[in-house]
Amino acid sequence: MSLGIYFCGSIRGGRQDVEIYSRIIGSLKRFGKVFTEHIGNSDLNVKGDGGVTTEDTYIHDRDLIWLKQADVIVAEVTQPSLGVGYELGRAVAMNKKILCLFRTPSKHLLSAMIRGAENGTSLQVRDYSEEEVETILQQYFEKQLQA
Ligand code: 6IA
Repeated sequence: MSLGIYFCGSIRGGRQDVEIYSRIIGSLKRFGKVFTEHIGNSDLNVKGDGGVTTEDTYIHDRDLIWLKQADVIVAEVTQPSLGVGYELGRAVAMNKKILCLFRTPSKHLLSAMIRGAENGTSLQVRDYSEEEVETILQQYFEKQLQA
């Protein structure tokens, strides 16, 4: 069975972590179809969707369709982003399986509304260092594929 995976990462919240998003997306593709590959694209900047102006309503509605279709949500939450927080709240309301990845060390402190939502099953928050990310994803998806 191939999983549908929705990856969340900051866009207008700041593109500082685009390289790690790209690396995570590369790993996620081994476990299923990633609906949101564009988030790892360094051409996607805070002004445009890869240079093409796209209406915000269109982006919102399209992303929610993908979120509903997804089996698993993986969010890189180190760089604070209103959009990622919103997506996570919507995904919790849909009872989705969610893995939040927070990179350490970081100058940021993860919001209590994300860390405090951790329940060890459907929503997991993992602090990680860059070297560990592939192993964490491998272990997480092995469990999901067994379930
Ligand atoms: O508030 P943020 O922009 O940081 O929110 C980022 C999150 O919202 C990501 O996880 C995306 O799934 C979603 N999102 C926000 N903007 C876009 C977008 N184009 N395309 C796809 N998903 C998006 C933005 C282009 C715009 C800057 C003109």
